[in-house]
Amino acid sequence: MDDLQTWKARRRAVILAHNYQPPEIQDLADHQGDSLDLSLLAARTDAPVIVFCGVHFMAETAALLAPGRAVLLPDLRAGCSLADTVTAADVRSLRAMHPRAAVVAYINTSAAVKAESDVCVTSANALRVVSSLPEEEIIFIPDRNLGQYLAGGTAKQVITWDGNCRAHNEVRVDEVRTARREHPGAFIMVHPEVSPEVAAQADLVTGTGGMVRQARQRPECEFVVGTEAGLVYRLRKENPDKRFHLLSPSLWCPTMKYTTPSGIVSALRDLAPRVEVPPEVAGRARQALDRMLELTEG
Ligand code: CIZ
Repeated sequence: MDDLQTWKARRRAVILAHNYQPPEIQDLADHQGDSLDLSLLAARTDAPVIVFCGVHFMAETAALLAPGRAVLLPDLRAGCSLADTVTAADVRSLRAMHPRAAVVAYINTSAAVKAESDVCVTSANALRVVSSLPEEEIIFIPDRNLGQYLAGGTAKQVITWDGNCRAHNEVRVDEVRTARREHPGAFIMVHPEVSPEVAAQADLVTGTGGMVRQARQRPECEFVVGTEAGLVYRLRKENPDKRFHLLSPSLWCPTMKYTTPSGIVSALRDLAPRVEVPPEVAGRARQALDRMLELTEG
């Protein structure tokens, strides 16, 4: 009875796994993807129970986009140190300091922070969303490196916050140089959460969805991957004829690894831990997500 498939069928559940999840979780999930893919899937599915294998803000996002469904996060310790760097009160202070600026929140933020923001973005659509906003001044929270990357791609003034993802921020320039020396001919792609100095040494800066497409479509047979280690497993599995190297051992997110198969079974059995967003926050947070979806449609 503790069998995962039995409980999944009994609950009519769908299992979503972020690209940074451990291999065994990726293998058992119904769908894998980045925050945007998974948020859209959460909105489209009619499954009454969604098991979100990822971190807390992602489950909150699914709960916002799929109201009425039970969104389960198998281990509540799965937080995001980047999302934790900014609070709703911080956003209100930033607005008071820059009243003409639009507040653009990376999807790696709590629902309470999204509720104080004008629009959300993911690493995949940040440039497109920022370019389509009428405001010339942008407050971008919370990842400073992604904010600097955006500032380089737009003529708008981008005010950044001092948050970062520990795993991405710790990648060093000398690791890129070593990778080039050890894997000549490999295509080096890095996530925009790495430092601008590291990004400048790479062949391409893109989110995990972009990396999945590049690995499939590019002619190179060898890639150096500058994002969380979980994605390397997916890339190897989907492209067995190509080689993938993780750029740095620092690219490992401890909280993404809290999900276990037995944790998923318990969550399905107990219908807990369930992630819910209070109604007074949900309406405004949902508006910021809907605006992102409107600006990126088509
Ligand atoms: O947007 C996401 O899912 C994250 C956190 C990274 C990425 O690039 O997919």
